[in-house]
Amino acid sequence: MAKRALISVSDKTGIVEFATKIQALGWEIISTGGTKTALDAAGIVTIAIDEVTEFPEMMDGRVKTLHPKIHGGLLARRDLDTHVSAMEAHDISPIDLVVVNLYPFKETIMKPDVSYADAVENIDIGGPSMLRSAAKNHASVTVVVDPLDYEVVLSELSENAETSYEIRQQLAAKVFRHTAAYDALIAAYFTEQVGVEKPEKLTLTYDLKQAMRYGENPQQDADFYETGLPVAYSIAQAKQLNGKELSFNNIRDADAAIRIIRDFTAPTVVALKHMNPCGIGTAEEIESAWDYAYASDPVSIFGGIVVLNREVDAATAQKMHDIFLEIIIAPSYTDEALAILTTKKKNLRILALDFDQQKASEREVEVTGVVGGLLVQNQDTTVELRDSWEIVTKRQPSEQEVAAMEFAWRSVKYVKSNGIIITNDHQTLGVGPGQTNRVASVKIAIEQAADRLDGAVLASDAFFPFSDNVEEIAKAGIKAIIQPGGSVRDQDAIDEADKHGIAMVFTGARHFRH
Ligand code: 93A
Repeated sequence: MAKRALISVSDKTGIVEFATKIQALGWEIISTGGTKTALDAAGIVTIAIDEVTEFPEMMDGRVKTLHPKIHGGLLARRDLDTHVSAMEAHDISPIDLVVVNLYPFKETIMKPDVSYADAVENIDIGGPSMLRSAAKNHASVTVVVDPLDYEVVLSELSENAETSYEIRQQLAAKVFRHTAAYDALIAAYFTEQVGVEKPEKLTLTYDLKQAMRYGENPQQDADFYETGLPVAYSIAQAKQLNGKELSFNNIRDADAAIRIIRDFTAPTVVALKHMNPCGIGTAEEIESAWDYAYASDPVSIFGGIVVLNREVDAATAQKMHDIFLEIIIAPSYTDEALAILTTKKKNLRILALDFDQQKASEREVEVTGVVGGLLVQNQDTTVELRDSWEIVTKRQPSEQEVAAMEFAWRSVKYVKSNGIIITNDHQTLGVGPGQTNRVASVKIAIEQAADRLDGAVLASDAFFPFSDNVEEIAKAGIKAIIQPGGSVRDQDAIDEADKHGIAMVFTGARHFRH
């Protein structure tokens, strides 16, 4: 008796070619409504599913393959007499090859105006059931969920008339990955719709975006996976216009850089090194913003990542071209700018990413790995503005100092803790990142800002536990400080500031970044 295949696919890519070839190899083909129409149109002989089930497809296709004649044919063990006699008793024929791909749930929920009813209707039930039945019985059944696998199956069938156990096992594993991810996406969508705050199971799904040559170091293996859920904007969506493939460290740095820039609406340039900003500049137009960001720290920017939130023009491109950069990210580039940037720089990674998309929603999660687990939180998207500040010192800050503190407060959020930043109202002057004690961070920032401290202000990502920080700041001649407050020794810091005529603001919110 001819062997039977069941074909039921939403994505019909390559299916006619595949079916033509297995038919030529002597297979009988059973198929469902739309698939059958497509195959019939190509002149392939098919058996309608309802001929096998002796039940019509019904309820708008919700019930078409959910039947013992199908699942018995998929699940029956060919090596067990009891299973074989059950097939005979119930007139069930074995199905040895299943080609199924699922209703496009992901594509449906990605549509901006998708309705809940439409999403629900695109949950495939019969498809995953067949895939899972066939995958469970991979000892005898070949199951194909991915059109990319048609070729390997065809070549095995044409060479040996059957597939090898190894390939059936590989294909079954792929099926379970697919159905698990499919269900995880449905779960994530529903969880979001229902608004469950602390789900007892985390059902994230990620698709392989880039297989990498190595991880943080060459001895580490790594890959880049992209979330299956819609996000406002992410580094995974950036379009690469020039240069080598992004590395593991590139992707982390680029991600850090684009998080910083979304807090700035005026033309802004952020330069970043090893996850810390080394220069942020804001101006009325992008070329001056570049000048400020560059002048913040012309040494650290070497080999850095630069992100701009306006189209790159020729003049700005020329300035960037003059130094060695690793990555440039901007919403767009003029043709002239792109020509300048790519001249003799085939390795420079140039990315286009549209920052005009809506801001990151607070729901968007940030996942941190620990050995054996994941920590999940939403992103730190708040920026406390002047209206919510408390001035805690005798001296009030000047309007110019307030403007500088707003700039500093936006910027310090992204400095690794203990994080200190010194700025004026349009440019960072000194960055003190990641020290294990805050005074060390203060000293680093002051040393870097050096002779540019006139009118500068200092921001601290978390409160000062002792007055020693204020002492150092006073020695440098800085006259305004912005920090969260909240230490049991706040009064010591306030007294020290008053002693030196420093204005100090408490924001009430800390911004650790570890
Ligand atoms: O609506 S279902 O959940 N109920 C079923 O019984 C069923 N059987 C196959 N979806 C079902 N399918 C799916 O239909 C397949 O997974 C495939 O994606 C699609 C193919 O339908 P058609 O051949 O009519 O285009």
